[in-house]
Amino acid sequence: SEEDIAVPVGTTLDRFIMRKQEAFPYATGELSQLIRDIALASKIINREINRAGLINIAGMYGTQNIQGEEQQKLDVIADVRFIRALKNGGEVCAIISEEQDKIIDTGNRHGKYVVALDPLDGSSNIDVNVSIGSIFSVYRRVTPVGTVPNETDVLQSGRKQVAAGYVLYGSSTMLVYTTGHGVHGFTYDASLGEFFLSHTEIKIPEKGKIFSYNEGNYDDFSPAIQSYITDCKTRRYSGRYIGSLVADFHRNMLKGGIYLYPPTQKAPNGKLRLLYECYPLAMLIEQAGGMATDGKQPILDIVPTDLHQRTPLYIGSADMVRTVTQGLETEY
Ligand code: AHM
Ligand code: MG
Repeated sequence: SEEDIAVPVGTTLDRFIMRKQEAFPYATGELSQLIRDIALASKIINREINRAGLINIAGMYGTQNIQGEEQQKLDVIADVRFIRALKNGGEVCAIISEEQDKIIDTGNRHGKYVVALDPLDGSSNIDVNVSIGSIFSVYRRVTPVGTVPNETDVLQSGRKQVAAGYVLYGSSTMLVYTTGHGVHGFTYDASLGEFFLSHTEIKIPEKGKIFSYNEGNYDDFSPAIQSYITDCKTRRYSGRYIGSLVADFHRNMLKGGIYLYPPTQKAPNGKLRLLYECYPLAMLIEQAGGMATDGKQPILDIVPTDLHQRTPLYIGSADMVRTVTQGLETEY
């Protein structure tokens, strides 16, 4: 099985994917190719992000590009790049993106997969040089190969994900993903243009000491959440909130902790999106030994009804998420 194949730290992403595929002699390699397409898109986006700060300096890039078009915002650029990479790759028949209302038909009628995408999350952090991320989730299509894809292809349960991951554009750029056999982390070397395996079999500590939420929303939280937070403070846990989901999630997964986005007055169903923010991170955290719930049920068990639906999110170390959930149960 995939787990039996040990791959050493320092292996390139391409080689890693190849080695893992050897464990499945009957796999056609389409999913592997899809992961490579996503890696390619993320390298391009990484490049755009790294020069974003220069775009506004007169004489360096100008506000118009060579075609005389206005420079687009980074989240739009990321959206275009991802969709282009997935179209060209050929494995994906449809995409749902945070940046677009409707399902995107790639025209690849024979693509077996669909992808849900947040091309660049944490947009409020872009202009201030703080970490941002891309999040993705992959499903097998349900409509027959060769036909026109539709919403049923993307409105699938989180349990049906065949792969999920994110790219973190932080002090280093990292790609972290799972295909349901553990979580693997790769760090990007821009000088070589390669991702290298840096984190094998990531596991989140069962108990953590970090709690992450937007303090400004505290008065909107239910008593159970408020008392959980008070408990964290009594224990002198560290409060850490970047406001960039991928970065907050990544830190908590490596160090142990919990991220909370409860319902608020402004966002009564929570702020975060189920399909391309919560599902993929929930698959990753379960693979890493942690938990993700909406307070009532595991995130992955929520039945999706709308492409852009939102959900409350409690995600991280199993022990912490369990405590929050138990507190909430007494409220229902
Ligand atoms: P976005 O998709 O509009 O970028 O919003 C998602 C972001 C997450 O990255 C982050 O965790 C959260 O919104 C922060 O929200 P808030 O500013 O309300 O704390
Ligand atoms: Mg987002």
